[in-house]
Amino acid sequence: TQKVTEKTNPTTKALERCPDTPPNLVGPLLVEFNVDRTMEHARKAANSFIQQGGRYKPKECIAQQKVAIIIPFRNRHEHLIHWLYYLHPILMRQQLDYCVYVINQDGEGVFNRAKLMNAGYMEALKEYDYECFVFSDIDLVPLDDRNLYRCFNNPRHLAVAMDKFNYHLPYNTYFGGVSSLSKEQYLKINGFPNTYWGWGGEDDDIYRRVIFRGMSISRPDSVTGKYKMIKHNRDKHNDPNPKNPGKLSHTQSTMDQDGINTLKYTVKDIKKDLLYTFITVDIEAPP
Ligand code: UDH
Ligand code: NGS
Repeated sequence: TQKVTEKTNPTTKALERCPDTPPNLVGPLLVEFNVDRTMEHARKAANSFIQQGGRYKPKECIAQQKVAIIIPFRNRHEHLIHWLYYLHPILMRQQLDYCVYVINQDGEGVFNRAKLMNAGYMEALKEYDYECFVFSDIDLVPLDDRNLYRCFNNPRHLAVAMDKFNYHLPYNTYFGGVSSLSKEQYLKINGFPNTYWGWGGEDDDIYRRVIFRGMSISRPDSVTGKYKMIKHNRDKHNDPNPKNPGKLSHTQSTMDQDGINTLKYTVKDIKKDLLYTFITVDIEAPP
């Protein structure tokens, strides 16, 4: 028979909530895309604490927020490797309870970034009780880990100082690249528009939704909010759509009939890789 010791076991101590400022952040980061990188490098960088599907939560404390990271995607495997390589260690240091969802548009039809993000929101919520959603392009890596991938009192624009815009906003109402909305904020604007096919304007529409619902935009400062973009050519089936800019003058009247309440798509496949959950969706794209 075994003796039961009286010593308190540190692992059974009740966990406390993680602090507002994560203690292990390092600040500015070195980011380089001009190197051969494989998924194996990204797996090593993420260490052994990651769980299947790109899922993580801190073991030292209870995370402040449950965060779904949603990435609109098609045919950018090389970018995905760089993104995972850099982001997992950052998100871990930020002590988030998070999972990475790559929402892959099925087929060769016209791309639709905002509709994919809506589908990602729906699919993530089927898996876990997320309270915060971070929407990120696959080609953007933060240059400072103090740029927290969580939600704030207002919808947050994170990519405020991208290298391609000389570390400035291209214009004041720019809301592209990386943003975060709590579930409540997202529902308040009826999610994102489903009708912006091809390139351009969907981020401006989301900005207008936020303002029309009486919220403002939260942003990090331009040092914390620096980003490096992976250089790439224009993708196929995602040309600038000349119909998109004109739609912006109708956002206020159409937003209640074009959003999460009218979203239609079909899930074709769900694959759990170690570093990400890959969900292929048919979003009924025009040819
Ligand atoms: N995306 C894909 N696949 C595509 C199109 C878009 O995964 O075929 C996703 C991806 O997450 C990307 C995001 O949608 O980061 C935004 O699309 P984008 O990268 O095309 O937008 P961006 O404004 O580039 O960055 C537009 C073309 C710029 C050409 C520049 C030539 N030097
Ligand atoms: C605006 C687009 C946005 C886009 C931004 C930056 O003109 O969707 O440029 O584009 N708005 C419209 O087309 C209405 S970028 O310089 O990254 O190519 O995000």
